[in-house]
Amino acid sequence: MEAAKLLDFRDICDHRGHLTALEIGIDIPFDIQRIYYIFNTPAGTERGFHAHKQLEQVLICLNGSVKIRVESLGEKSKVFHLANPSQGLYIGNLVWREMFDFSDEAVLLVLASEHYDESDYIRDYDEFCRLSVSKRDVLK
Ligand code: T46
Repeated sequence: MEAAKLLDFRDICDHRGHLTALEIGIDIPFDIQRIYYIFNTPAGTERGFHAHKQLEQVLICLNGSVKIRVESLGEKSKVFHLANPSQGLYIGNLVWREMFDFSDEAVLLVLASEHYDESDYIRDYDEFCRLSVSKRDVLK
């Protein structure tokens, strides 16, 4: 699995509207241990600015839109514009993420592979670079 990747979910649409169903192991590549959502974000807010040691997540913008910048070792940083509830952004471990340009009424749903654990966060960018290099060296 790539470090960060857009997932296209099935959008079941008829005259009554849209329905998207997510099945673990089919649409979501991990067992979901936690769900949280970010909303009522004031204009100009930026969030994130960290990576995770182990956590994997899928981010889905259920309403409005948001941009997510992701960066991982050896890859150019990429910006994903989430504006479609039938798409999710998978973010694996050791990926730096920054969230910005939240639109009015943006609701960002996050499906997470682990319970909340502050010790899994890497909030210092230099430490993120160091840990990414050591992981690459171990895998060589
Ligand atoms: C991520 C991005 C996409 C909890 O108590 N439980 C939780 O499950 C979470 C996610 C957060 N918190 C507490 C920890 C902080 O005191 O809520 C506060 C705000 O968390 P944070 O500043 O980490 O929020 P974001 O928006 O910068 O990052 C969040 C997630 O924490 C992070 O894992 O990848 O959304």
